[in-house]
Amino acid sequence: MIPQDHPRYRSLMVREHLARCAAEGILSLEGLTAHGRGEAFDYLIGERTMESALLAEKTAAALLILARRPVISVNGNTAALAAGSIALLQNASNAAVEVNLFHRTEERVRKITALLEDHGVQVLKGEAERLLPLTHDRALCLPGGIGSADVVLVPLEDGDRCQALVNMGKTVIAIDLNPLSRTAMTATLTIVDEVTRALPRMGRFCRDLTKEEIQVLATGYDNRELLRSAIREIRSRLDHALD
Ligand code: PTJ
Repeated sequence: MIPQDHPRYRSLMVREHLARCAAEGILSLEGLTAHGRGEAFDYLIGERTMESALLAEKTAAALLILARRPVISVNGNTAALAAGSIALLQNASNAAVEVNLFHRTEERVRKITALLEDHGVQVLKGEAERLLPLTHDRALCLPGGIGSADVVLVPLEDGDRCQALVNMGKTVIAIDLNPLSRTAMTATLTIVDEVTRALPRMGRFCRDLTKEEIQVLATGYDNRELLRSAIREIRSRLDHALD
């Protein structure tokens, strides 16, 4: 039992939830270690949305709205942490949702699909094909989903698929708490924020941005500069941590 007055209550509750999801076969065991890495970066960030991330989230919403075939790619961690927020973002952006896993088994795909559907997400289904030039199973995707998407949102990605998608000419939006990860560096647009903070806000921006704002945001961003700003914000927080 985690006492509600524990200073790390939320974090401990999330860990307990993820451990349960791992026991149920939704999260991979490796997903637990990936979460730990994310927590460490979030500690440095201050567990809040930085200014640079807010701008990236607005820009991501603009790119999703302007996309012809937007797809949200969902793995075990994202489904376990944010199934409800994916439903909201899907509603607001009209994006398709596809389950794409690094540690892929058909049983996990089924379980994650069921969890998403329980939260109101419409999940693409079909015969996955090896459409990306990768030797692992993230290469497996749906021709009518990630295969033909122009914009792909990839929360908690591993870097080589991100690079492969960019090489195919797709706009890739990553959500990653580590601004130095290969994914962060290779994505077209990177949101350095925690997935449960980023997704709901993106949904709201999809609803609230004006046509003019969407045009300005979608044409005027520079991912390297956004990453530099994120690193500057983290550094400045650390500089004052013991003041
Ligand atoms: O469900 P599967 O089989 O597809 O596997 C998913 C994982 C996450 C295990 C797989 O994609 C993986 O190994 O990812 P990596 O290479 O560990 O990268 C995950 C990145 O996400 C790391 O840079 C973490 O810092 C970051 N991260 C972890 N938790 C969060 C996060 N970013 C945003 N929000 C989080 N909650």
